[in-house]
Amino acid sequence: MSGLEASAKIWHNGELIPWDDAQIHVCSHVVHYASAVFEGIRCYNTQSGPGVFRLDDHIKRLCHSARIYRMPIGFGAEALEEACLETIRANEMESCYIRPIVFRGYHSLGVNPMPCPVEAYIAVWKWGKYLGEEALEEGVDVMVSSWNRVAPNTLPGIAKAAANYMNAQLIKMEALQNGYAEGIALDARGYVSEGSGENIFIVRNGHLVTPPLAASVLPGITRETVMFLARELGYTVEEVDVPRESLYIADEVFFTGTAAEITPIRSIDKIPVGIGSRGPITAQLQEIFFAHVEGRAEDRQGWLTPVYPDGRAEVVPDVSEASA
Ligand code: PPE
Repeated sequence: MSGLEASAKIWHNGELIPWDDAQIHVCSHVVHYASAVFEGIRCYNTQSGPGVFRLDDHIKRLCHSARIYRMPIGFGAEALEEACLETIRANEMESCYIRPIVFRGYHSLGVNPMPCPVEAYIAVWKWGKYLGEEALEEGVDVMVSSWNRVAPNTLPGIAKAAANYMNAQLIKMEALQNGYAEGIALDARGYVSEGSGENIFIVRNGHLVTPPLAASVLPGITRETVMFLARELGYTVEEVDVPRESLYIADEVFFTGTAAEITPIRSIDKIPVGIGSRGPITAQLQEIFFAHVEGRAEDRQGWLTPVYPDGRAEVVPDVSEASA
């Protein structure tokens, strides 16, 4: 049985196709050489209907990832944004996870990807709490990974590329095998980088710190959202190198990510973080974050894109005769 809950339709190069038809050949370039870039976006069931959080920023990052890997997508940012909304509507989702993926398809094998066609797909599905049902309130137990994040000038960290997730899988498997929910990877220099699928924040004396982009982190959109909201609340936030040992003396530590949202970390390498449960600043940031993604706070930044901008066309009145 699949662990993935199928939806009805998947978008492929401009067309909606049945979920089960979204198949590729085993000799597609991506299968052999991981030639794919992708995004992870959430659609929330807001008071005014389903809304996608920071859709334009996610699509911009997708386009940047594709550009770094010289993949012409064939669709502009606006068309891809509309395609995400169209896929949500076609699947009648109220809230869901959205996964646009762009890859080198079937033509020839050998490292050179250039002759292979670039395929774009968008799938949507229901995705619950990333690090377990209780994680958001209780916090998670994590370890510092023995695996480092990819070094500069190896795989570009700013691109959200499938290949990066082989490294992420090593971090994740090691953590799970050792009884932890997640691993924190250090960068090639030995400074704190990020989790296998999350950015990380450290709180000490009411001050927030997160590793800089140069520490091999993905430029997380939740990371940026949290920095913005924390500053608005009056906290100072710095992007600076974090030595490993500052994890053990932090008051609070939490992960951020589209899937993980804001997940508190309650212990690292079996050392309790602060009081050993979710800290007050983490709780405060969760509250304001969820108010924004769920549309309960005023959307001053234009972060939510409505899936049905003109309301839902439940009954489309036929006005053609009346106006004739
Ligand atoms: N770092 C990594 C390595 C990462 O994969 C993510 C997102 C982040 C940071 C946070 O970025 P953002 O979502 O823009 O705030 N990971 C995505 C995929 C997770 C997966 O298991 O697949 C996600 O959260 O959607």
